[in-house]
Amino acid sequence: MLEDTSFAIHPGKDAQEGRNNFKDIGNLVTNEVQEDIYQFICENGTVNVVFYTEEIARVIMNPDMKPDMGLSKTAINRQPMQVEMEESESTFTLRTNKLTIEMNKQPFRLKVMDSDKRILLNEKEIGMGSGNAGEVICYKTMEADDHFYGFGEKSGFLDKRGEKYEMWNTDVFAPHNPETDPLYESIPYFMTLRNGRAHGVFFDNTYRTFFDMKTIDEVYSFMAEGGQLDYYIFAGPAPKDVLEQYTWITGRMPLPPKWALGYHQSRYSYETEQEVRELADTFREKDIPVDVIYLDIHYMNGYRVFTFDKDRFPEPKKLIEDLRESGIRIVPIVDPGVKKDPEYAIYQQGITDDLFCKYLEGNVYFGDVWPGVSAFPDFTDEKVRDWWGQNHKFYTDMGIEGIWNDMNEPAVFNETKTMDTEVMHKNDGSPETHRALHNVYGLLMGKATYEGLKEQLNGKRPFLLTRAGYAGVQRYAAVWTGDNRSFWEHLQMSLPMCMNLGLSGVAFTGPDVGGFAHDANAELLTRWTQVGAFTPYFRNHSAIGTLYQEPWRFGETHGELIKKYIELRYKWMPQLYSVFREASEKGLPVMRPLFMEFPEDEKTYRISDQFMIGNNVLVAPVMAPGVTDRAVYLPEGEWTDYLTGDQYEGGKAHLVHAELDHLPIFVRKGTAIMEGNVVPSMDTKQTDLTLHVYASRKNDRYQYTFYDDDGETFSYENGSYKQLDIEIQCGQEGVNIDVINQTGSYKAPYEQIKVEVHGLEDTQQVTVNGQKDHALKIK
Ligand code: MIG
Repeated sequence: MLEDTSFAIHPGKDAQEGRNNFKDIGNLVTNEVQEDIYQFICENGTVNVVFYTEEIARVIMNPDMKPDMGLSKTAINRQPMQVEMEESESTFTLRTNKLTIEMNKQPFRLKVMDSDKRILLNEKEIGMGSGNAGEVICYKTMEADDHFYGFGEKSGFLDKRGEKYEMWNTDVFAPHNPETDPLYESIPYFMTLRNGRAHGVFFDNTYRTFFDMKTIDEVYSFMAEGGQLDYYIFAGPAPKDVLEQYTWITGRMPLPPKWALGYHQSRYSYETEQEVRELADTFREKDIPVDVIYLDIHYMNGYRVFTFDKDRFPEPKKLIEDLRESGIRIVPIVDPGVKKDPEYAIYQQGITDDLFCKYLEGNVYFGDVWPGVSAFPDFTDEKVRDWWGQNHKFYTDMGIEGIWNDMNEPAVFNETKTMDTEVMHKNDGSPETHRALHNVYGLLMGKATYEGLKEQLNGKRPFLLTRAGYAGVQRYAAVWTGDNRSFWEHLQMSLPMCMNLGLSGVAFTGPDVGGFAHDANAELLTRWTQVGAFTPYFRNHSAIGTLYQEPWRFGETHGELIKKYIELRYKWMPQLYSVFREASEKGLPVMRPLFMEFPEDEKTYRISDQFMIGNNVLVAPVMAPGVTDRAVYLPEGEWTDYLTGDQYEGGKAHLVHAELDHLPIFVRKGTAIMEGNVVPSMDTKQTDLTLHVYASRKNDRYQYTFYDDDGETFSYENGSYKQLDIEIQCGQEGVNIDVINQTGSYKAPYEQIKVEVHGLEDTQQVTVNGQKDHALKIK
């Protein structure tokens, strides 16, 4: 409460919060080498350094004892390796071909360099240290040219230099402002870009953490309220390398089912079976593609998870089957809170089998959420995760293949907005408080849900959407950005937010299209749907009490435009799916900031209102009312407006005209994209594929990778996929398109792919695999 008054800026506040008690780690006292662990015992703490690859090192500082080398709830267990160590009078140096870590002895300071001796991390006057209340912190030099990205789900602009962030999963219905922090996800990770080279840091600490690139000049810091100072360093040097390295430690997104990449329609709530059927019928009557309809909390019996309300949804199984016949899937919401009701089986099991979070003294923790007084499963315990996962049979038996996890911060209706931090978690045998594990509650609920679904779906790919998470959440779920509003500002903010999530390893993200709270309008929904068609996750969702915002709600003219862009999403599906495949293999984002593809171009470092899809498509949406012209910065190369065919030269900004029916999408010349035919939903296979090649006259060579598979099972893991590596060579004489590799055993539902070349000059000839016939044969 006091936070809302001027007390928030009380002069003595920092001292009261105990932030002024920094104790430096001091001098090195002695050191030890235990196989692949390099240990440095200092006056006020012990530091372990280990290397996992030439590019990845981990530093762990414990102020009180020898560091615990165990892993958090997310890092993948890897084998450390031995490296070279040298000692001089004043330093120890650990070296691989890619990274050098130099430790100054008096005082103990750390300096990390890459293979070119470029300093990545540096500690000068201050380095690592701790606080009286168990805080751990370190300070690093901030170079003049450092730009910061990542930090998971944060509001504000793309570049996080000059910002300060807190990680503590929080349910924030209050409007998301540039200063609203923390939000639902905690991803204590960032990437630094300096003069075209990037490196990364993952601070793997599940307590409340803080990152400060603002308060002190030329210094940034990260700290946690408890636990160890445990962080990984990723050497880069390209932004893409950093992400590959980070996701090697925290995992990558499994390839989602194709239907999860379609258009999703949601509302809090479609309240009855009748309403859901009418909604589905309207989509089909109007011939608007749709893959998923969501059931928000009204479907349950008194908000009891794993139940349906008998009056509102008398025959859920039938409903699900009928919708499936027209290609539409149902995804229901599942919250963690279990209603305290002695006659409710889930609650009974939870109590009888000791599955809920409890205080040390043995009493169950109860908090108020939708069902009223509720208990919360302890997802840190494997037994509980199994139980929770198995309960999803209730849904999968009805034909459900996707689940939506909400309120899993966990959100509780009280002053702190969450569970009492004193509650204990079993933590698979090493109990810890909620204070220590709060930030992984949602991640572990996701793990329980995803793994349960996967087991029950007999080889089909599950889909999970989550609100809360921690680093590594990409292994289990797509993330939507929570309760935004129908404000133009929130459409604008969604771009850097999703790009930074992508830079934090979470490729499958998107905001509520049209805005959740507040009322959408015709123009806003139209412009937002245009953007949504290109964000990795594409769902229209709105809150109770707001105007309904289905595609047709704001009249025919706008309805037609919205429909056109939903169709465009399906046309682009083969292209998007290929980029998703790359994301699942390498951990790269689908929706990328421009600097990821043009790290040498400093003009791209702070662009928040344009993004790329894959490596050759740039989207520059209009995101303000009444605006039909906007400045677009195009990096080097030549670009074609995908819709109009207009040509633009790169390396500069252009004023681009875009009426309401026009989303400016630019394809880099000399490259290609794959398009499919529009289908009512991804249940219908796309059989009509076209490779669109954008001719250039420069001597350009581009390698295009097209990927396809059945889109719904895991058989691609056993070779059942189709991948075409296509080389596109442009020059004065023409364009040569050659399939240099065709791999995988998947029997595609098309025997050939058409080739269309755009922007050819009269003098230019086209060959496809050396022939004049413009089609690619699929083996
Ligand atoms: O507002 O389940 O962010 O998407 O519709 C509190 C109801 C609970 C918050 C989610 C929102 C969802 C809503 N939920």
